[in-house]
Amino acid sequence: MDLSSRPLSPFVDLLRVPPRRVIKAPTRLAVRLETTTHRFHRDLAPSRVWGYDGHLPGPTIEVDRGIHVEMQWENRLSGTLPVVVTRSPIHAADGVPVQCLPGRSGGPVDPSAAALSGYAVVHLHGAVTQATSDGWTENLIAPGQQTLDTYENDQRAALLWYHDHVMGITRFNLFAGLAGLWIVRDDRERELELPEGPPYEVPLLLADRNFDTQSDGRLAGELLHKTDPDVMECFSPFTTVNGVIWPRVDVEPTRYRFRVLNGSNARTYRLVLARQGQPDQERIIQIGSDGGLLVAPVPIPVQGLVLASAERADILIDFSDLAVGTELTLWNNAAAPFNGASAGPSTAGTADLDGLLPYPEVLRFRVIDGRRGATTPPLVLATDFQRADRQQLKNCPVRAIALVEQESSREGEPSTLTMRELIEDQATDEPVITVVERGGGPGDRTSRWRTVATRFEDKTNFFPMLRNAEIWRLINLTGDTHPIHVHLESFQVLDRQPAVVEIPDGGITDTGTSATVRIGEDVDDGIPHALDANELGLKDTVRVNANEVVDILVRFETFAGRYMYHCHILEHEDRDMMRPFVVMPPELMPFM
Ligand SMILES: [Cu+2]
Repeated sequence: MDLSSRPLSPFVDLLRVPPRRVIKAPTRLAVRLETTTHRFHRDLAPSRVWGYDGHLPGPTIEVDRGIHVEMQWENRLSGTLPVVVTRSPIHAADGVPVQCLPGRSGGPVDPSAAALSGYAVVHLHGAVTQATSDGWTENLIAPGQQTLDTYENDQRAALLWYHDHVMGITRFNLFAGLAGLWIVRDDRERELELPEGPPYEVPLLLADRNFDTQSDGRLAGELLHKTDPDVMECFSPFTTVNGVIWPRVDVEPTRYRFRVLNGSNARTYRLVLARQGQPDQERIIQIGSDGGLLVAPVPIPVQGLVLASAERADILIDFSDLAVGTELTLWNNAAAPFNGASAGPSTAGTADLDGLLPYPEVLRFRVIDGRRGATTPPLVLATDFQRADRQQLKNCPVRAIALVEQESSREGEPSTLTMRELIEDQATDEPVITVVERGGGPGDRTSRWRTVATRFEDKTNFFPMLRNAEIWRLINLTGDTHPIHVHLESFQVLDRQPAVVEIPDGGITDTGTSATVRIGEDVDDGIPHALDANELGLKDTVRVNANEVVDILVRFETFAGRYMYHCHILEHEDRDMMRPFVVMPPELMPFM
């Protein structure tokens, strides 16, 4: 398989930036969901897409903290889903993994997906908003209908994003183009004199896409969502940035601020910046993550900047020492499916077919004439945030959730993934997950956890009390990384620990889960089970790698009501890695 020639030339199109809607006063804004055409690459025919206000990505909403915005989402989608949905074998007869290669590879078209007519739900990811405006996954807006959502924006400055969230088909609606950025700004950021708006602040929405092939084998413009009978995730060959495949960004020799979001369905990126074939990462510092500013700037991890679906990074890159004409390339070197395993940054730029990464290109920077020089970035960033002290959380309620993959009993059907809610039950004789924690003192602590919910429609169990901190423990029983997203408010990631997981034969049933999880025991799996410095701020999406237990500190301060938490691999979310929770004011608790 010759991968050296690309079906599309890299770095020929200039990066585009979505149109901005800058909001300075309380406003009602109408945004239409529309069927439109979009050109992903100079040499590709225009694609039919679904976009917000006819743009892909949608317009970037920029709003100051505390400014109330009402969004009138008008569904004007017409026609059926502008995506060909197929299921192809993961490997061709010669062993080549065709799932990640351009074009259809002969899989049958899914007639049910072809008939989808544009039911939509809009969710503002990362927004602290009332439950009725959070985009409940089952509250559909049909074409011709509209909804009015209110967003207070009374939260730390951060990069949020709005995107579709329809029960069961989020993966198709996002793939068709329904995503856009939303930036909240505040005084603290302005005190720091960080770049704001063009030209020195640039949003970068990364998303992998595939396209159908014509009868002569050439790429057509039509979007293609391709999965495998055994592998449910869609990993596409072409990385788009703001809707352009492998764009070039012309930068002046100064410091830029990039607001990076991984908006892919399933692919995790590990971004490595290289110059003349060598990693050149020291010029990057990270100042923020999902929930806004970090306490202090940090270098990105030596391995590269890892972003799973829905994770964001606020980074500064200093080009001030570079001669005009210098080129730097941003590569992805994360294998798919991603499990957290590391790879040296020197592998950047090489294809990895076994890792479903045929083309590692992301984008290229080219230094052009312009403003030269860069001010020193601030040493202190957020002043409103302190890391929690684990010792002081001893009396915090703990909820446990197991991430579980269950093989289908039907041939050719992908597995089902579920988030299994657990309650501690020392006495039960039902199946349990036995959790063994090293005591640090005499002996280990052993606890037994019974499964009380597996599917989205099962009984609601999580009723966190308003303003009450809780620890949610995410236990990964699968072999892959899951980016777990909690709606409503950001959380702190307390720790990420290695775990030895043993699942007996038949241990995973529709309603029960049997396993032993030994937390803190070293696993020889090539996965660095520790928190990176850039995960120590506020997050709303956290990676839970294979052989791992992640504890997060959750506290809902403002709004009560029904919300969701879920895996942000959209193919997992749709099937069926999502669960509700209800935030309750304490005064209502006696009546529940
Ligand atoms: Cu998942």
